[in-house]
Amino acid sequence: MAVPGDWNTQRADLTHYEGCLWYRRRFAAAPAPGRRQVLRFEAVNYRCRAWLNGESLGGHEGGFSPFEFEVSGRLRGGDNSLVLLVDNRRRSQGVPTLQTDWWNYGGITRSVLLLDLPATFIRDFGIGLGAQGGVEAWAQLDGPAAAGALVSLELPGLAPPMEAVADASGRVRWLSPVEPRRWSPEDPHLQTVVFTAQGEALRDAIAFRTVATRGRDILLNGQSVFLRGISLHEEAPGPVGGRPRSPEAGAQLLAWARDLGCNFVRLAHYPHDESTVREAERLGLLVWEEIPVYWTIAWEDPATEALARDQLTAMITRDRNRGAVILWSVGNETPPGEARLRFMAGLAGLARALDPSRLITAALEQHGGARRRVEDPLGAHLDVLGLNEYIGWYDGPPQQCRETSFDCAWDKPLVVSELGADAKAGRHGADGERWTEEYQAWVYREQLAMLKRVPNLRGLSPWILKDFRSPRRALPGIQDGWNRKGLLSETGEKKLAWEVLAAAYRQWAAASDGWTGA
Ligand code: GCB
Repeated sequence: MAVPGDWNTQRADLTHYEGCLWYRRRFAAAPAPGRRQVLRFEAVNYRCRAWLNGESLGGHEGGFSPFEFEVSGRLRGGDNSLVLLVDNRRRSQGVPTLQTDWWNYGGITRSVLLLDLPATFIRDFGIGLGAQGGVEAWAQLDGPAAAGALVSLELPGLAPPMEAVADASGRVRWLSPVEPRRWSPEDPHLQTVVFTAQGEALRDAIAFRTVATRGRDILLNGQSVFLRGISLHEEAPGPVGGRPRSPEAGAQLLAWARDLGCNFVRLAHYPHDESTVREAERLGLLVWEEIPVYWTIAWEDPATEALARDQLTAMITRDRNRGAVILWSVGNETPPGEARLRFMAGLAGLARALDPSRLITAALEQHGGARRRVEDPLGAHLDVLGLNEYIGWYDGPPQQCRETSFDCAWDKPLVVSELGADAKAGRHGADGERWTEEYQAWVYREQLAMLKRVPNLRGLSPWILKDFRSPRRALPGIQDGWNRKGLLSETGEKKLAWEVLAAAYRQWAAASDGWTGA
């Protein structure tokens, strides 16, 4: 079995398999005395238990978050045997739960790393623009020499190494008056930063920018920005689908988003691989990241809530230094109710506490009627209101857009996080014939004309870039196990709606306010 890779697309008899699979990997190691080793899994769907040389390392639940086991002292010089029991059965108390509209790809879907570290090392760091200007940074050391350790931070070309001493908890802080060149979609400049501790250097490339809201505006580096986006699932282009087995497969999706004229991507409905977020940053794409709190989950179960909080924490911990990420989404289409509001407001509060520098959102729902009001009480806890609406597909005919208006209970920016319609690439007919490219293009034309009238609209991420596999989508000859709302087929053929959206994005990108409808 190739790792990284899901099992469903590697063996025909595992296409629909939901259950357990054993993995074993023998490998050679040469751990040096005094060093520490950590096994890091970027993602295993959905649950797993691990053993090294017959000794239990522990387990993990949650299919899209990284986790680690320290293996110092357990890793042998010479041959080692790593065993994993992976279980992708859906659970009613899980996150996500039993129902999703995507393929439940099982297995070790992302990279596995064996990290070799000094006894005292930099476990984590944060760096960004300070609220009062300049650069603020911190690093957290781990190990016996953490307290009192000397750590330096350098911003090559901008600031020479700045030394600081760790406090009793191994924490180091810096505040520097330097003003790095700002990252933006138009100028995706990345600044190298180098942290050095115990003679080992940790490098990263940072997108320095500010993001905030003011009334109905989203401000990037103090300027109002309109999010010309698209939603995407993490699925490899091609006739088979599957989780991307290389960063290049993920990068292809983003290259398409750029071709479409996007400055923004919604990475739905779970954190994507870190390489995708980094590639988005390199390309100048703003990012919405989300945890798989999807539809109805077990709102009343404390273990489910702990799991959701764990996934949110893991996402923010992994990507808090990725400046391209401007929005943390705490969930998708969660139906209003008391227990859900407590759960979701708790997640929004946790995201804010972990990362006060970013905007919090969620994809809300709103159905029916000509005058629509976004008033889900969760909106009070969000900085940006996300809204999924399917006028023209699930929710009335496309021409209903002409008489529909939206307003919101709060004076906040609104991002229409989904809209769309299914079309099978190559299927043609009149505008009124469902499942055809013409129908989908018609929905996009009507939707765009309607959305121009929404005064607080500050972005959209239609559903979806590419057709994706979903076992719920069974219509023979049309869906055949694929959700057909892609602007592209699974192999990248453009449907007519692609050009409708691309033309609008070209026009808006040229408008002085980034949005001719404002
Ligand atoms: C939605 C969901 C998305 C589905 C989509 C659809 O509202 O958020 O996950 O795939 O609709 O195609 O029905």
